[in-house]
Amino acid sequence: MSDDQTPADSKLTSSKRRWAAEGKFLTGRTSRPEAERLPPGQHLVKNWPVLDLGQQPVVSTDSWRLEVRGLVETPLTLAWADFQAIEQSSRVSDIHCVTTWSRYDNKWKGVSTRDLLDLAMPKSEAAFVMLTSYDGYTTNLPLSDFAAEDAILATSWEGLPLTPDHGGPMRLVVPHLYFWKSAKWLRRIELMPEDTAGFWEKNGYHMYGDPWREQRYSDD
Ligand SMILES: Nc1nc2c(c(=O)[nH]1)N[C@H]1C(S)=C(S)[C@@H](COP(=O)(O)O)O[C@H]1N2
Ligand SMILES: [Mo]
Repeated sequence: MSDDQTPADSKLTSSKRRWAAEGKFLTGRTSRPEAERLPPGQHLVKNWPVLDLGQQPVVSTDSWRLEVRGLVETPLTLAWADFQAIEQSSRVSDIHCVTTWSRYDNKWKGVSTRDLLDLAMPKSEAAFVMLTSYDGYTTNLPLSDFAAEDAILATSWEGLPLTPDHGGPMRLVVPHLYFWKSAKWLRRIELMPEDTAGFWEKNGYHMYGDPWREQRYSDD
């Protein structure tokens, strides 16, 4: 290549130069990160749909307890005041539901799963977690995903107490997995040596549930 001269101006190149100067077709978005932000097969919603088994338990903060059991040095049974006394954290994350809706930029407050695990102290054999909720719902995930940096045991959404329909007084949020892993009305966290299927995982859904790999359904 020796010829690096400016090409002869044509109608098209002058138009293209003008578009560049004007920023024509720019959306204000940066295309690659945006494309990676919405997982395949998902569409954005602005509202926040409610999805559950249809039995929303009424859990008052007076009767609420959170149990941490299984492969931990210190089994915990926390009342609401105990839970509030743990360091409170904030997270902002996107929701990806397997039914194809996603919702961006949800602001959560509560206890980071890491801070809770620091109190319970997982044993070295602990590798998976089973979550059990007040409606009888169960779901499983690896301990390392439960302990992810952006995972939070949320008591607040957008600055307000988490409403009962969305799992109040407390739900898990693990934003890098499909939202069925984010147990509402969470009651018990059990650390296990092996992976065991929860409710949807026994009913055709994926054991792991990575939205970017579209792990919606189990392989068999
Ligand atoms: N306890 C409990 N947690 C649950 C469920 C449920 O039925 N019971 N449904 C799951 C599913 S399938 C989804 S998509 C999300 C929905 O949460 P939302 O109703 O706050 O959108 O909760 C998850 N956590
Ligand atoms: Mo879901």
